[in-house]
Amino acid sequence: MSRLAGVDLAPIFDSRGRPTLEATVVLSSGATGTAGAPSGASTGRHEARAFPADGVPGAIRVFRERLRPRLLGADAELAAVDGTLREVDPSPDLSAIGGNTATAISVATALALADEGHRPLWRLLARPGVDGTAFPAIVGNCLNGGRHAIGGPDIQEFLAVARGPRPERSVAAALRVHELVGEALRRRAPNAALGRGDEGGWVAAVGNVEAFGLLRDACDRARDELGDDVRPGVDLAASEFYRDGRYRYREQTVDSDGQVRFVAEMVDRFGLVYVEDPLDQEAFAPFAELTRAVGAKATVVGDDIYVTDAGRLRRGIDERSSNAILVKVNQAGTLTSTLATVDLARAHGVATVASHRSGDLPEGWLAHVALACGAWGLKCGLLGGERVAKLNELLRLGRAAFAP
Ligand code: 2PG
Ligand code: MG
Repeated sequence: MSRLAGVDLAPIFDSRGRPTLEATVVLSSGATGTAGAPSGASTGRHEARAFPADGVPGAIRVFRERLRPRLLGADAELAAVDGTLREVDPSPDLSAIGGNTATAISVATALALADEGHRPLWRLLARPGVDGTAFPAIVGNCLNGGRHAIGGPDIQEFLAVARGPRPERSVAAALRVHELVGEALRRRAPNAALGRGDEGGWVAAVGNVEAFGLLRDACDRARDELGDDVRPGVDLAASEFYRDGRYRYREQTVDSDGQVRFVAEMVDRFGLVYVEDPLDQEAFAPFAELTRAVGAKATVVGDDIYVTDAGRLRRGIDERSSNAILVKVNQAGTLTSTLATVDLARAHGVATVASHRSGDLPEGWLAHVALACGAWGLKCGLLGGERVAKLNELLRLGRAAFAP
């Protein structure tokens, strides 16, 4: 077995121009891997802290003093490297080394191992039974609000969900919805400025319910034109506007029951097939109520409630809180802990959706994570180099899977 001959951690910038980290791992065989860690804006209370107290400089200091000496010369094995990261920082939120340090090193190690074995990353990470031919739905951001946009709706993400066996068709269908939403916004207010948010979706001064209508109409039209199954979805990121027991929209303030009713009504009225974080991150029982009401029609996804953590997902399984979980590597820290959560989900019939962060990097490894997990969906945005990098990587994987 080869060993870690070199490991480095360096500052880089994400798509918001904020500092983050990139790791490079060199194995004694000469194989190498480089990966950066993305950062969220609507972070969950229980997710790994991206950086230690001092931010990126603090992360690099801790890496040089405490991590690198332990990693150099270690067995080139993902579980061993991830185990070392956890040994050095056993805190549940990885606040000593930082979740982004862990993510960058873990993914760079996996890429180096894939390089060494001359195989694609997804094969190294593939869960039992996954053969790399079942491609995820594309969950693509068309309209931004909340913390990802200034002047948009309170709801964070209005999504096109494109399903089908061929990734190139799903990507094209989701992109067509994005384009049609833009055209509708231009027609609606021809002289108003039209912007784009952190994840490449449009930003306009529209209300939440109006935005659902625009999205539904665009999906209907794209479906008619292309014949692909593309339908509306949403990430409410509801923890962001939940305060003192109430969900506070600009248009209305509702209690927990009112929120369950409102979201269920939106699912029926607009045919939503995907509903992420409809309730606060501690609301396991209300989540279950909503899943009972709409779970047969829609994929109800927990993001901030689970933060890719097996313990929190276990509670969600026991309480039947949702039928799907969002999977973000840097919420969990390492690939090993991420995949443990994915395995728990798969064992209990909970669908997985591999996800980008709002501040991301022009790297494609997330597409491999999605394929390896047999994910129901890949949520990665549609426009901007950091989003397109993941879509294009999925297209490459599609070409490899369906090569004549
Ligand atoms: C989310 C993500 C990605 P952030 O809430 O699902 O869309 O946003 O990275 O800001 O947490
Ligand atoms: Mg979310």
